[in-house]
Amino acid sequence: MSNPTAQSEPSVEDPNYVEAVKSVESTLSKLRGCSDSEREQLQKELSGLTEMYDKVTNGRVEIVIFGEISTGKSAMINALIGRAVAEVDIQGGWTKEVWGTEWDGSGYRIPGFQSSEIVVVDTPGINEVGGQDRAELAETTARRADLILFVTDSDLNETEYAALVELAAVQKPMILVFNKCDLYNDEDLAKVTDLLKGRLEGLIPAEHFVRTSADPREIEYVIEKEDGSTESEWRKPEPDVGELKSLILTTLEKEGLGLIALNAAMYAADKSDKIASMRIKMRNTRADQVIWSMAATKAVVVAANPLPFFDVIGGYTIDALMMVTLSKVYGLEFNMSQARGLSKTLAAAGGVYALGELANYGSSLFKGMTFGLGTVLTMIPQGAAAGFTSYVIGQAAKRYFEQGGSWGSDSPKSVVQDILNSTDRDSVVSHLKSAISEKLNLNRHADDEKKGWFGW
Ligand SMILES: Nc1nc2c(ncn2[C@@H]2O[C@H](COP(=O)(O)OP(=O)(O)OP(=O)(O)O)[C@@H](O)[C@H]2O)c(=O)[nH]1
Ligand SMILES: [Mg+2]
Repeated sequence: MSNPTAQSEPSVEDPNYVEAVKSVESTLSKLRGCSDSEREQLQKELSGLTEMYDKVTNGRVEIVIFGEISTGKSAMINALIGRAVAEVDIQGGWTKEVWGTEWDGSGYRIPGFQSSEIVVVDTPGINEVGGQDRAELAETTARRADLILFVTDSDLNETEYAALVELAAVQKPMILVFNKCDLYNDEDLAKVTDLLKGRLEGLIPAEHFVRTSADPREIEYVIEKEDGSTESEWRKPEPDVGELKSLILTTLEKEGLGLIALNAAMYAADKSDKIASMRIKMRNTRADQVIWSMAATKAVVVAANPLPFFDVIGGYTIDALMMVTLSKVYGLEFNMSQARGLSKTLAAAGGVYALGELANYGSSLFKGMTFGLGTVLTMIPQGAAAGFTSYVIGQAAKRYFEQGGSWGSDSPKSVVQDILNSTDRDSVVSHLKSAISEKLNLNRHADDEKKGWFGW
């Protein structure tokens, strides 16, 4: 991972800019604080943020070109830059992936930077990638963009209009470019212009509409010779992108620094939320796995050893191990004696409820609970009740660890009560019963099981 502090600090004093750089830095350091496995999952966020840091500190402005296939997006890059850097082809779907090139002769420099660069980003045609993929590509590419050029060569079709709306929602400055104007006669040109201006209403300001001919078709020039005779010659006119070029440069002149600052701050905020919620989700999933497997272990162990002393002694040990493992999931390091303390607190807080549950299970169970040849089995309900207790105190401990090892304004008792209220007891218990019967190899009596156990 690159270290932002190792790079040269930007010299720009603008408070919004300084704030934006700080927000990218702090999101990056949040990522560094994640565990190795969390960081692995957040690879994409990490590389995106590192790139964004690089972009904002180097004053790099990104102009992204969108549009249908064959509208002249790649030709537009060549025309703007003044060199053939992009591959242009009559065959639609030529550009297959997003790529960028530096616009070195633009003459633009963000005020306050000793040097800055403009990168023009080419994208595949929006109808080249379908549905969800298109929306995703547009979204991720547009999020990084400082300025968007939307290129069309006629009135917009439905796909183009939908993409234009999606892009406008990203809230970046956008220019609608009507390209291939050389192919239209004056009347049609005026007609399509009116149609397009109508389409952009409410999405893009009217002055953000320009007409271009990025790669005009050859035309016949008639050359008059000295002797009065004429000769015709087919030549390609120069590209006509002057109006677009000056609109880009004035937009950047006016808003360049603000754009990259706003962009970086928005990007960092988005990633920061994403990191926080992914982290919570990942920890939550891992914690639930720990709770389930420990609760099932306890259920099986108690079912296999239905002696009162084991229930208490062995049970506490399993619960304490669960607490130690859970504390690690949340980046806290509980030792066994702290863990035992927490298990006891929670068992005591939940005692009334847990015992009540056990009594309920027991009494209803004894009524109809037969197994195989009519033997009354107490091991299953005892095991399931013990596992259920572990499940509940595990969930309570999860809340405690989620808050960095604190009950906050709650008490252990109210948390346990809350968990009991919100837990689907039947489903937890039936899970635990399945674990017991699987581990103790009781599946051959599955039919009896259904009749007796599920009728609680
Ligand atoms: N007449 C005319 N043809 C143009 C103009 N701009 C581009 N073209 C032609 O349109 C065709 C497609 O141009 P590209 O630049 O490859 O179009 P693209 O949008 O990048 O296409 P994909 O990469 O396939 O999505 C090529 O044959 C270009 O020569 C223009 O202003 N006028
Ligand atoms: Mg292309």
